[in-house]
Formats: sequence, C-alpha cells, structure tokens
Amino acid sequence: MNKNLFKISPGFEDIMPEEYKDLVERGPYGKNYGVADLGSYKELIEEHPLCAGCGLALSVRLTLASLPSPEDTIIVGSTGCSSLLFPQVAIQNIHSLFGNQNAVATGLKRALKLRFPNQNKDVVVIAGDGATADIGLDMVLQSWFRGELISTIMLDNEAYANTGGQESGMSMRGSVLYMAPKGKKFSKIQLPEIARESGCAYVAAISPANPRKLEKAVKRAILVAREVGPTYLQIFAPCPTNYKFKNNETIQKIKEREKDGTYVMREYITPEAQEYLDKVEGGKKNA
Ligand SMILES: Cc1ncc(C[n+]2csc(CCOP(=O)(O)OP(=O)(O)O)c2C)c(N)n1
Ligand code: SF4
Repeated sequence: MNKNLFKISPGFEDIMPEEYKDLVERGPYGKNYGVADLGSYKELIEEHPLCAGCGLALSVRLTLASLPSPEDTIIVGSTGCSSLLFPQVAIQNIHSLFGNQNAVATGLKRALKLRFPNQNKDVVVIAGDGATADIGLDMVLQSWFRGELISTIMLDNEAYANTGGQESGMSMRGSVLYMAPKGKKFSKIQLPEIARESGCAYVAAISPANPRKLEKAVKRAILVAREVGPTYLQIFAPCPTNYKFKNNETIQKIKEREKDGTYVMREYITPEAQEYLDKVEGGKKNA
C-alpha cells in the first residue's frame, strides 16, 4: 500500500486530532515493529472498554503488535466482547453478523485479490470462541475446506462472555458459569486438530502468557495464508469476569492450565508451509 495514505494532507495539520498525528508520525505502518517494541511507538489500539485483566484485551494488543504489515491488513470481527474494542483500533476492520465472519472474509479476500493482484492484502478474522467454534463453525470449516487464503484467530475465553456467561463448545467439561449453573456436560472442542484435518496449512494454540511465541505464531499464520493455505490460531484468553477470578490472575490462570495439561499449546505446520516459512523466515528452523 502507498504509505502516503497515512500522511496528513497539506493544510490539515492544525485540525487533525493529536492521536491521529501521533499515528502518522510515530505509528507502526511500514515499520517492522514487534511485541518487544511495545511502549516505544504509537499503538494501533487507542483505548478500549473491556474489563480490567481481560485476556482478550491483552491478546488483541499483542496480536496487533505482531502483524507483519498492518497497513495491508483488514480484520474481520464478529459480535462478542472483542467487537467492543475494534471501533478504537486504527486498522481497517469490518464487523460481520455473528458467525458469518469467515464467509465475509472469504469474499473480501477474493475481491482484494482481483483488485490488487500483485499485492499482499492480509485478511485476518478475529472472533470469540462462540462465534468460531459454535455458531460460525459451518462458515469457518467451509472456508478451510475451500482453502481460502485467510487467517482465523479465535480468542478463546471458554465462554459466551458478552451475553453474560453461557457455556460454549470451547468451555471445559464441568465448567460452571453464570448461565451454566449445573456445569458443562461435554468436553472442550479440539479445534486445532479439526483445523489441521480440514485443510489449514498452519495451526497454533498460544496465549498472551508468552508474547514472543504469540508474535511468532501470528506472523507465521499471516505469512502462510498469503501463499500456502488457510491458517488457524487459537489464543487462550481467560475471562476474569465470567470465571470469577481476580483481574491480576489472568496470566497465572493460563500458566496453571498449561502446567496441569488442560490447555495444551501446540503448533502444526504442513510440509509445504514449513518449506515456505524456511524461505521467508530466512531459513530459521522451527522453534
Ligand atoms: C446472529 C446473532 N446471534 C446471537 C447474538 C447474541 N450474541 C452477542 S455476543 C454473543 C456471545 C459471543 O460469544 P463469543 O463469540 O464467545 O465471544 P465473547 O463475548 O466471549 O468474547 C452472542 C450469542 C447476536 N448478537 N447475533
Ligand atoms: S466479560 Fe470477560 S471477555 Fe468480556 S471484556 Fe470482560 S473480562 Fe473480557
């Protein structure tokens, strides 16, 4: 994309809001920033209304800091807690009807390919677990079966949080929530394995407890979706409000679940995707 699009037209310097000027002068467009640079540049998210300690808020902040080309990224969101922060994100994004996000992303990616045949336009779905693994699962799976070149990122807080705490397919068996008082009666859906078997070239389950790994997985997912095939990232993003833990315990909760083996971080890469990553990552081997 022409970086001049992010410049201020002559004569408008005095009237543009400070936040906008900051973004133009100190933002990440066209730079190669990552999570290690957070705090030293103007971030793509200005502020947000999510709860203190929200795993989603932290995950989205890290994800935005990890995008390989923010100026050429379009995010497709869906209804849920994360949709409350996208209006304040300085990146092109579309809010789709709950569950339709992968169908919308498919159309968008195909249209962008026709309009800009020689440029990378990264279409990235970011949606909750209810939107991805339950109500939108049809659209998600069909996009993978068709081999659409899009990245799907699930913010897995193991609940329908925005509607007051119903269980989702991603909640653990036995989970008790405000609107699931008797405890969930079936197991967590193993979507990474379903994604791997459904045509995704790159799959990873990650969390904001390890920002470097999250960054690497986001970059890999987006790069592989440019050339090789669909990709899926599942970010474990616990919800203190619906799971009733303190807002300073979010990272601790993730680490406990990793330690007791109830949330397994993993990565699947097809040989084609690995070959491509070896090229674009400069021959670096898998972590
Ligand atoms: C078509 C449609 N169905 C249902 C809803 C109601 N709804 C809004 S948010 C939400 C829950 C979202 O859960 P999830 O995708 O897990 O995201 P979270 O809020 O947990 O981040 C539901 C069911 C809606 N807005 N639109
Ligand atoms: S309800 Fe949970 S997921 Fe939603 S903003 Fe609050 S902490 Fe985050």
